[in-house]
Amino acid sequence: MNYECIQGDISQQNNIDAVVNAANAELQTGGGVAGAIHRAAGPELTEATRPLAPIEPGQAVITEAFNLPNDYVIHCLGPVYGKDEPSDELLADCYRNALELTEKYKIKSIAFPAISTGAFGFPFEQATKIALDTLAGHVSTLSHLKTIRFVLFSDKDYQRYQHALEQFS
Ligand code: AR6
Repeated sequence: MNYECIQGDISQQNNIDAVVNAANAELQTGGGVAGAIHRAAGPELTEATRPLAPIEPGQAVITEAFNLPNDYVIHCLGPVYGKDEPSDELLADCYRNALELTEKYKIKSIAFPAISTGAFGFPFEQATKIALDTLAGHVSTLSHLKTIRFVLFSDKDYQRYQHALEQFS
């Protein structure tokens, strides 16, 4: 598996088959990642997600990506930290379920934001460890996915993620 870590906007990822949305249960636009993805993808995305909602914490669903430079959006509902329990397992479920969709749709490259670490309040370092452990534990079962890119919004989060990734590999 090729792991990449960049600072940037998840709604502007070229050369990536699928981008992951840190969604809300209704799969509608919102703040942060969900706002950026829905704005860039256009109103067709909002229409496409409507029949798939609501989803539960830990769940992932897939749609086309419309005006985004990608083929698919995988919408994951992360846990609200301290409310949706067990938060660690529900966050791991997001990553696991996203990977399962890559297998089903023959997706070769995926970009993840740091799910649940914004409005949903998950401690950043704890969420990073869960993401990396979960992905590493499952990649060997995948036959299509070749690249996992982590897209961090702030420079501080990018530095922290990059550090965790270096420790990890
Ligand atoms: N690209 C990449 N990362 C981003 C971007 C972006 N454009 N914008 C923010 N981040 P959040 P959550 C970072 O709040 O915690 C929404 O309103 C951000 O700094 O988007 O899962 C939805 O409607 C943070 O590190 O997702 C839901 O109600 C991380 O992405 C709720 O927030 C996740 O922040 C979901 O909360």
